[in-house]
Amino acid sequence: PQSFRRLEYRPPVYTFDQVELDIALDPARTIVKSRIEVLPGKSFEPGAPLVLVGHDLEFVSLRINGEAHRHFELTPETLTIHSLPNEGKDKFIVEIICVCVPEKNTTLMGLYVSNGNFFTQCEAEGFRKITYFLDRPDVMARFKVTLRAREAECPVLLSNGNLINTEKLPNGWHSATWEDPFPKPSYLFALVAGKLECIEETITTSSGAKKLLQIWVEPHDLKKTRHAMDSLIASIHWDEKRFGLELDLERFMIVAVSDFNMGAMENKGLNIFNTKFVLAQPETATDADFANIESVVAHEYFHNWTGNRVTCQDWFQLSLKEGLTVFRDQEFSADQMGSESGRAVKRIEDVRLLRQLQFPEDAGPMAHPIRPDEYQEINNFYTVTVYEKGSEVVRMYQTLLGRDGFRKGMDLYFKRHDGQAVTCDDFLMAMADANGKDLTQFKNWYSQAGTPRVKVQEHYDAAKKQYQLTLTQSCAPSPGQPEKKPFHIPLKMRLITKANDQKEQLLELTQASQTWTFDNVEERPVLSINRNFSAPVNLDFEQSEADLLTQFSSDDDAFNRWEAGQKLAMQMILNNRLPDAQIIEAYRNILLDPNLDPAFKDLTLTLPAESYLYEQCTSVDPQKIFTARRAFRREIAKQLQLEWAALYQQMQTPGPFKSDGVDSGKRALKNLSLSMLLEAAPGVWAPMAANQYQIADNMTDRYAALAALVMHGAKQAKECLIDFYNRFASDALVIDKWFGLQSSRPPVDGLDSTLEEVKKLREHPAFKLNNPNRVRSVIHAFCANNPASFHQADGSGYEFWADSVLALDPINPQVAARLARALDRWRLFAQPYQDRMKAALERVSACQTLSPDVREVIGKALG
Ligand code: BAL
Ligand code: ZN
Repeated sequence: PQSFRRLEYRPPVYTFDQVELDIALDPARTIVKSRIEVLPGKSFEPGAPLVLVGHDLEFVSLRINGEAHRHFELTPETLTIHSLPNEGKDKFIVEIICVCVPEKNTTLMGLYVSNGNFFTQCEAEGFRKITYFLDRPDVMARFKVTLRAREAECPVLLSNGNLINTEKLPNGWHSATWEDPFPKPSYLFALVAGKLECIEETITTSSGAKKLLQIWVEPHDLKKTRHAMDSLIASIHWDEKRFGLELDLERFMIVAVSDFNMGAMENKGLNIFNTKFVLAQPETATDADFANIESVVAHEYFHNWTGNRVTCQDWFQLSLKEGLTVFRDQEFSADQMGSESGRAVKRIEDVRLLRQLQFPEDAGPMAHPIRPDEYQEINNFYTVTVYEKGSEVVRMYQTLLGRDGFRKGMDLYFKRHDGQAVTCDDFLMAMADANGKDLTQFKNWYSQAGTPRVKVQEHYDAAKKQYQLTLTQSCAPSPGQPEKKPFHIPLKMRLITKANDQKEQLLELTQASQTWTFDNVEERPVLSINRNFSAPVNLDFEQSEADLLTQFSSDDDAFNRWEAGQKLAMQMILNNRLPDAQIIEAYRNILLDPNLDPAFKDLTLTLPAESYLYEQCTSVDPQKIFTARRAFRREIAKQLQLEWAALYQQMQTPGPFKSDGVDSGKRALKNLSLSMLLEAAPGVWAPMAANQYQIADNMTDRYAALAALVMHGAKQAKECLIDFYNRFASDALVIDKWFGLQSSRPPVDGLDSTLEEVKKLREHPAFKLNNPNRVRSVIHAFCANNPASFHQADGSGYEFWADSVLALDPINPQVAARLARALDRWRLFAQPYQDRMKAALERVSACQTLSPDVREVIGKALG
């Protein structure tokens, strides 16, 4: 397979100025005419041919400076144009006509049809499926786009920028012309056409300018757009306040589509979203949905500056925009929580996700630095490493430089690079120069994969009243990187003493090993380190249970307080122990503490995920871990049954539904209580869950009750599942929940029929292999979110996985490749799992027609 390497980057030979597109939309035969002003690029040499890329296109004609041009070669991937006027030294005009077939495009890259409407997805390399182009992010052009379509079928025609003209045309056709004043790379191009309606708002931004905001959806979904609009308005104001960044277009549009590979896409002025991240009302969306919509709307909006105004030189720099924009959306969502404890809750949620998904990636066959050096298929590098670890790296700048220093770095970044396509080094230099700080060593975060491990050794000298802390860092080898250089690791720490006389400090660990000495420490302290998860590392810190319990009951850093509880639980589960009286008492104190946020209590009583537990082992027996974790949970459920029952009553949220941090936290704790009650005594509490299911006025409560019944094998589950389907049969996003819940049901009391159920669900009339959300709700939910049912000793789960990857790949390689990642960590597993996973991987690998996407994932897993 072909590999692309970061160090082989060459600036473009030619570049584009003005681009005009004229697109006549027809599902079976869309005609795309382009008129491109071409100029010499940074690598220009006289006489060089112009090499455009194109994929799955029917070529029709080529003209240069108005004349038919015959000197060209076509391959399945390229159009190479020779004999350019004056050897290409002066501006010349290329005009191309080609045809694409949106209705046959199941990959959902380029131009495609969903529910009869047209949509595009061009990041990373989809534009080449629309027309021949320099489809690379360092070629930034000004676009003027005319869309034509039959008015009855496509009354709405949208593209980037400002609407400058509309016309009625013969034979029932009409057109709309859009002009985007900002130069942009082709990956930010978008068009949408079809039967859609919008809600709109006009707002005034910080400079006093009026802006039109629109959210476009299918007409029956209009009532579900308010939350997305509120989130957009909040994001616009937040970015002005926190970073001084204002919306630069007169009009900003969001469009929802139900067939979409990703969460959403930041096309300039015309964001296209998976419906899952736009549509919400209390009856159909959970609190988690509301929160996700808020953060994805913010994320895409924030890209307008971090991604669009300043974009990436090449795709190896993806984290330049993604890590930074995730950091920005995380900070936004934290601020929206409205309190310090709310911010901490958001931080804990983000770290949980990082450790559940990114730490395994960073220890597996697909491990890569946040700025990869090599890829076969760029679509495979939209990873939790590039996004979530990338965000942690950006957060570390803020930790090292302070909030004001970080802002200065951002200001300099925009001052230097607005309108440019740049690299991660440019970002680092802006941070360094704005603050006069040497960040040379910090670059190792961009070049080295793997989660660093920091060993903590303490020594307290009672006579000298002196405390010594030695930190030693290491990082395991990762693919292509046998040896690692030390990272620059910012570690927030504080010594916890009874006198409460020690301040929080920031330690900068830059060497392999460093020792710090603290004087005037009157008693042996308890160390609280990596507070608020200041660095994305694993701590190798042997703490006594007594110290952990101290931290769990009193650490003033909410993250580390939560972390101590997680560590206690993890150690006990991995040693196959049940919770002892002390930890039960500690849990009880947390649950009863009137000063703690309900959302924090919910997170504290939620056990570490199985995937995180796996990473602590050298040879994983998934069934043993599942059983030990479940037994531990059941014991907490039983020992605290009175508290759960009381909390269930206390956490009710009467009055109209609000999706804010306060009420959603209460619902989370109430529904955890319900689940714990069913865990303790399903027969006793199932009727209460069934009642909640029936009377709920919001999806959070209805779904939580249904999940509690299903997960604990209650007999009421069956009729509630039937009711749920019938109630919401016309709402695809809710039906996704119905599928997903059944696919992620773990074994109950040793009985496991989920794989059989999943196979039946795949035959269900509402199951569609070409809709990514539906596929994810059935197949990914089972293979990636239901470890105990997936990892069967007879390998039947892996057989199902292989069948599914092979079935999906010809339809949608991106979705198939995502699923293919489910066996990444096969080498970590004990027998017989390991051999059975390998056999399934080999079966997929033997398929001769795999897409490059799946080929890369499987090749790396087996390599
Ligand atoms: N740029 C792809 C979607 C996102 O990260 O916003
Ligand atoms: Zn993004």
